[in-house]
Parts: sequence; C-alpha cells; structure tokens
Amino acid sequence: MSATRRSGLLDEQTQAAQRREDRRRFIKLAAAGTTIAALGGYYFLAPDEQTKAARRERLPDGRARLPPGQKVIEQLKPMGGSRGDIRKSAFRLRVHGAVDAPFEIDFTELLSLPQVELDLDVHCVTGWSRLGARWQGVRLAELAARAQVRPTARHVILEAAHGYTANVPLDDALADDSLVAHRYEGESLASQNGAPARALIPHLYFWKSAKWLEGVRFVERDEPGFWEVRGYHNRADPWLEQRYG
Ligand SMILES: Nc1nc2c(c(=O)[nH]1)N[C@H]1C(S)=C(S)[C@@H](COP(=O)(O)O)O[C@H]1N2
Ligand SMILES: [Mo]
Repeated sequence: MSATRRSGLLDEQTQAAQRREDRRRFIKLAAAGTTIAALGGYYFLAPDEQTKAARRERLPDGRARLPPGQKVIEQLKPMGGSRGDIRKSAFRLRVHGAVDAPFEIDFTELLSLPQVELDLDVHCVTGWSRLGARWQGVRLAELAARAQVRPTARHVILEAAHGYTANVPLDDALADDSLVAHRYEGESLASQNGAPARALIPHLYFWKSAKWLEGVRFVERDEPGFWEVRGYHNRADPWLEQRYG
C-alpha cells in the first residue's frame, strides 16, 4: 500500500485498483472488528490514532511512514507567506538556468503537459504531517527534460513570488514525486496553499515546497534559500530530522 502512495511509478489504473482493494480490505477488517492500521489516508481514525498507525506503517524501503517527531493532522495548516498573483491568467513559469532550452509557460501550457495525480504525504518542520492527500501536477523531471538541463547542473532553485526561494539537490527535484502542483484533493489549489501552482517536494520538509511558484532554475552551484539562510537545514530530510543546519 505504501508503494501506491509513495511511488510515482504506478499508473492511474494500478492506483485505482489499489484503492478498490484498500476499500475491500477495510470492509473486511471492520466487519471482523480488527484495529485498522495501514489503510489509505486513515480517514476513519482520529488524528492521534492516525499518528500511531503511521508510526507503525513501513514504507517499501523499511522507513516508518511517519518521520520522527511528526503528528498527523487532517488538513494542511495555512502557514502564511507573501502571496503572489493567484490568477491563473497571470501565471507564468520560467524554466531556466543551466539548461540548453530555457522556456516560459502560462497556465494553459502547464495543463497541456503530461499530468500526474499522486497520493502524497507532506511533513512540516513545525511537527505536523498531512498524509495521503491527492495532488495533481506536472513532474519537475518533465520540465527538466523539456529544458534540456545541462549535465553540469547539480541543484534546483524554486523561485516564488516576492523573492521566496527554496534550494533542492537536483536528484530530489527529479524524483518521481516532485511536482509543480496545481490541484489538491480534487480542487484547484487554494490561494493560501500557493495558487495557481506551487512546487511540491513531499519527501523533504514542506518549506522546500515553494508556493506561488514563478520559476524553476537549474544551477551548478548551490544557493541556500529563504529558510536555509535563516538557520534551517540545507537538505531537509524529515526521516533524518534535518530541521536546522
Ligand atoms: N512562497 C512561499 N512558499 C512557501 C512558504 C512561504 O513562506 N512562501 N512557506 C513554506 C513553509 S515553511 C511551509 S510549511 C509550506 C506550507 O504550505 P501550506 O501553507 O500550503 O500548508 O509552504 C512553504 N512554501
Ligand atoms: Mo514550514
């Protein structure tokens, strides 16, 4: 089950089949009065029960689904930030830097690129995690391929409105679950969550997921971002509790 959520490799059909299977198992377990530990987004458990269950659940590589020091909450907590222009009509995304074919796209063009829908877990450094929410967007890897990233590129700078940036190693940016996301739980991204599109690097602490995204810049030399220059960790792996630098 974890594989379904965590891996961008499964196609839509496989994911839908997996969800049907989850429901069947839930009904069976519920009928038998079993404690339910590892199903979907745990929607039928109270948050503290979800936290316990997610600590027990294992990802395919053996790590606990819930990173240390995190608690499950049921919705994204609005964490603020300097809001950009939230109109889809105003959206422009620049893909540039150490690339041979830089380009800029508007919102319609973003939608015309291959879309993925993934159930993902996000982890905020302040201690909350939102598990198994459905996100839709375009893989950063897709944008990288289109821009013909040079082999010398090593990092990606996610550029947001009003100068907010987050730096991520190239490998993290090109991971299957790293997106430019524009839908959350079946709806257009809400203003406070970064409308019309945000970066989403779910396997790193959530501050790396720049809201109100304006640019994706590939660089050879690293450039610590907004929080990274303020003492937060440069890589931000939640399972290693890389909170502060
Ligand atoms: N542009 C921008 N993006 C941002 C931030 C910000 O202040 N500005 N805050 C980050 C932090 S610290 C977190 S925890 C998440 C919060 O996302 P949410 O408000 O959608 O929950 O966005 C990240 N992306
Ligand atoms: Mo955060």
